[in-house]
Amino acid sequence: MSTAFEQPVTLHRSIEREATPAAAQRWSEEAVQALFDLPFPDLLHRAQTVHRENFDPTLVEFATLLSIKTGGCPEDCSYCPQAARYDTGVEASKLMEPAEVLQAAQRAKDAGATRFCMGAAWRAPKDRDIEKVAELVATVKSLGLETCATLGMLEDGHAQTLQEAGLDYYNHNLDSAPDFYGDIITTREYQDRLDTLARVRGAGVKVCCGGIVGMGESQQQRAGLIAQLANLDPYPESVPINHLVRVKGTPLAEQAPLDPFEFVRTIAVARITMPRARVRLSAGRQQMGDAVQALCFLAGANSIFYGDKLLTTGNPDTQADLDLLQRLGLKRGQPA
Ligand code: SAM
Ligand code: DTB
Ligand code: SF4
Repeated sequence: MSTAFEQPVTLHRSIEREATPAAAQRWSEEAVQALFDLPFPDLLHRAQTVHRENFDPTLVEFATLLSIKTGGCPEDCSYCPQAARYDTGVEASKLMEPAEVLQAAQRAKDAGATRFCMGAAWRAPKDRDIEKVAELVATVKSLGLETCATLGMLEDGHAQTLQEAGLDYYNHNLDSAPDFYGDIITTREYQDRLDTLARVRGAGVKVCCGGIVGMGESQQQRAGLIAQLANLDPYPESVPINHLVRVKGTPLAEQAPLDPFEFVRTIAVARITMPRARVRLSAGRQQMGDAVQALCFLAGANSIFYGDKLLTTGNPDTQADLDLLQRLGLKRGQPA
């Protein structure tokens, strides 16, 4: 069967897949870097071809976020407004009650979301936190929404409890390439993240895993992040590509802006290397402008966070998103 990979696209560097026994498909960092090196039209053509082979390119998934436990986090993630050690003005709150979460989920459903993602500013939840979140998951699931949670590092048994409560996806991002990670976070290791992802997989919960672009990483490090994601076996069902939201008070508040085409390239490379994944154009849309978002859809993004807020920062308002989709002839829907 011919694949998009074998299509006759002029390459300016040879792109080889590494052959590894048993692994479905391995991407060397060099092969991913070669995609980044393509002329923009070639890269977008390639990404759009893969996208069309796998999805209806007019469908965009709407996922809504809710911060169920905000702020006061002990970690030192340099980008994060919820880390207690940075003075960002985010007020810490306790875990929300089921009735409040139910209301928010119902509003999200009424507005057209199909996935509801609950985020908590924990390093790692305790057993009793997991029990409480399991109750929230069951509540949201009862509305017929797809459920997702992002709670930090999980221990043995946690993912199983969440799965039994009806959790469809667990979000845990690799965030950066391994060789940049230490510049961004020192309070836990890259391997900790991989361990949590393995536990999620092991419990039969689908994996939502991506990263952040625009933190001062090199293009090679963006390629390194995508190679890590694409080589997870299997690769994640859902891949959020976040653009750094520069938040006052965090160490990355003054980070120099990234060339927007580099962001689009990252989306395209994610699409090509993870053809069946939902690639989510995630944080940073409010600062991005409509034209760059349109390029991201062309590059293969088929999911967005929908709702006026991400976790603590802003997101385009829902009417602006509906208008944008309409102007582009795109439709809300779950890409099959
Ligand atoms: N505390 C949990 C954890 O870190 O796994 C879950 C919540 S945490 C806020 C989820 C993800 O949000 C992070 O992994 C990061 O990718 C993203 N994020 C946080 N702050 C961000 C920012 N300022 N810009 C872009 N993405 C951000
Ligand atoms: C993800 O990759 N991005 C979302 C979600 N997963 C949890 C979070 C973005 C957070 C942006 C900063 C904030 O609003 O606090
Ligand atoms: Fe805490 Fe998660 Fe923010 Fe890191 S990203 S500081 S773990 S809430």
